Amino acid sequence: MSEISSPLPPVDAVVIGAGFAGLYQLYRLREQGLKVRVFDTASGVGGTWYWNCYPGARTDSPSHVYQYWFSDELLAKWDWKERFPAQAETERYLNHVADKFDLRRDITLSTRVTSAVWKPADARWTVSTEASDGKHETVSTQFLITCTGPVSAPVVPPFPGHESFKGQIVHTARWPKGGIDLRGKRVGVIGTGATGIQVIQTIAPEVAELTVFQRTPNYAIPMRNPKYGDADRAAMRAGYPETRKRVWDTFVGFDVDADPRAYADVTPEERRATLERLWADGSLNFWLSGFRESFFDQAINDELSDFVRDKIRVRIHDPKIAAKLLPSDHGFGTKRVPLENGYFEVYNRSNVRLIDLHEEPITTITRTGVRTSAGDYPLDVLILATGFDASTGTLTRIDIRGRDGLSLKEHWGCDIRTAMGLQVHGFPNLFTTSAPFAPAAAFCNAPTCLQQQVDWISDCIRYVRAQPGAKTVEATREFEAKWIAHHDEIANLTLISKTKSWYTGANVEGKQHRVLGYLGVGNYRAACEDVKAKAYEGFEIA
Ligand code: N01
Repeated sequence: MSEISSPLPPVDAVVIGAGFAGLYQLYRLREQGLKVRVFDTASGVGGTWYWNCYPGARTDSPSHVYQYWFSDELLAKWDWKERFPAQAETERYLNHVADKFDLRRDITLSTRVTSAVWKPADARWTVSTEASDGKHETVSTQFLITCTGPVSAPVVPPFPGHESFKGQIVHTARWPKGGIDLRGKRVGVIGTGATGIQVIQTIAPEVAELTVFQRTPNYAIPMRNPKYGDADRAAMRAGYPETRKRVWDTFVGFDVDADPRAYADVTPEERRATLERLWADGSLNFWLSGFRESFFDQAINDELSDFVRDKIRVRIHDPKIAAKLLPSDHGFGTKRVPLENGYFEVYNRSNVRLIDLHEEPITTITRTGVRTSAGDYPLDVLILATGFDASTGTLTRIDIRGRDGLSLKEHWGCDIRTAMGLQVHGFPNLFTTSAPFAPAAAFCNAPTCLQQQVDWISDCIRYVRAQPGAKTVEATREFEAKWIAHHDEIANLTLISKTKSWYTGANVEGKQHRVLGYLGVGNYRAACEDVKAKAYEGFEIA
C-alpha cells in the first residue's frame, strides 16, 4: 500500500459525494464547460441511497417530489412504482440519471477525500484522496463543493465491550450490499428513530427473537403507500408543471404548506376533522400541512401530541408496553417524524420484547450480547440504528484547512458558522450543500433543497468566472454573522429548539447544541435569490 500521493491533472471543480446533490452539481458545472472531478467513498453512485440498504429502507417523501426537475425527458420517462419508493428503487433512479447524462466518466468511486488544503499563493485547493486499494492521489482545483448529504456520518455509540461481541454488529448506514440473513436469528436493535422503526417493522416477522433497546419513544404516522399504475403516473405527470413551481416556495420543500387558518379561528370540531383528514392521508402532510402554530405554541402542540398518542395507544394490546411506547418528553413534530407501516403492532408479537433503556441502561456489550443493568440479552446480530452526526459530521471528518491553516473541524468545534449554509468565512472557493443554517441541513425535502443550493452555487461560480481577473469568492465575516443571527431568531421561536435530537446536534457528544436547519424553504430561496440579484452582496469576489 503506497502512502506516496501522485498528482492528478488539475481541474476547475472537485465535488465530494455522488448522491442527489453531487450528481446534479456535476451536471450543472459541465454545462458551463468546467472540468470537474467527483469523488465518493462508495463503490456506486447514490449517496444515502447507496449506503442505507438496510431492511425496510424507503423514502418518507412521496416520489412525485423526491426527484430531479431539470430534465423534462427524465420526468416523462421515469416510472415511479409506488408513492414512497423503497431504497432499491431510489438507488436505481440515481444510477439511471448517472447513465442517462453520461456522468460516470467524471466520477471516481471507492475513493475517500481525506483532506483539502487552501493554497493562497495559487488561489486553489489541493485535495488529497485515498482509494479503497490504498492508492493516494492529489488534485488541484479552483472550486471545492461538498455534496456529502445531511445525514451521512454514522454515529456509533462507544458502548464498552463492543469489540468483544462474537456475533455481528452493523450500523444501518453501513449495511452490507449483499444483505444479512436474519432468518431464525436472535436480533437486537438499538435506536427507534426513522431508521430503527423501518428496520424493526420489517424484520420482526422473520427473526427468531427481536429485542428492541429503546431510549426515547417516537411519534410516527401510518404510511399509506399505494403502488402506482399507468393511470396514476399519468395524473402525477399532469401535475408536474405545478408541482415543480410549488416546491421551492413552501415551508419544507414539499408541494403542500401549512393550513392557512389560525388555530383560534377554527372550532374544535373543525380542528378534529382537519387532523383526521390529514391522518388518513398516510403521509408527512399530517405534520407539515396542519396548523402552523403547533411548531411554536406549547398548548396547541400538547393537543396535537395527545391526538397522536391516542392513535398509537389503541394499537398496542398490553397497556404497560403501550405506556413505554408513548412519547412524553417532547411534543409531536419537534423532531423528525417517521412514517411507519405496522410498527406499533410489532410489540404485540410473541417474538418481540421492548427494553426501556431509561429503566435499565446498557452497561456493556458482552461476548454474547447486550448487558443492561437488569440482565443479559443474548444475540446473534446487533443492529445499530443510532443515527448520524448530521450536517457537520461528514465535513469535520475530512481535514479541510482554509486561509491561515484554519481547520474547519476546530473552527466548528468552537462555534458552528456558515453564510446561508453555502460558504464559511475563511474558506475561499469552498461551497457547501446541506451544511448548517440552510434548510437542506435538516428541515427540508432533501432533493428540493439540494437542487436549489446546487443551482445557486453553479450560478455563483459562473458569475465569478465572468469577472475579469477574479479568482476567489468568500462570504464576508459580517454577512455570515448577520445570517446566523437571522437564523437563530427564527429557530429559537420554535419548539424544535427545545427538543433533543439530531436537528439540534444534541445526539452527538461534544457537539454545539443549536438548531442546524434554517426553517422556511421559500424564505431561504428568496434570500438566496436576493443575494444573487445584488451581485452576490455579502460575498467578496477577489
Ligand atoms: O437516527 P435518529 P435515524 N443508546 O438520530 C438512539 C433520515 N432517514 O437514523 O432519541 C441508546 O433519528 C436514539 O435515541 P434518543 C431522517 O431524516 C430518512 O433513525 O437519542 N440509544 C434514537 O432512537 C431521519 O430523521 C429516511 O434517545 C441510542 C436513534 O438511536 C434521519 O435519517 C429513513 C444511543 C437514532 O435516531 C436519522 O434517522 C431513515 C445510545 N447510546 C432515516 N444513541 C427516509 O425516509 C442513539 N440512540 C428518507
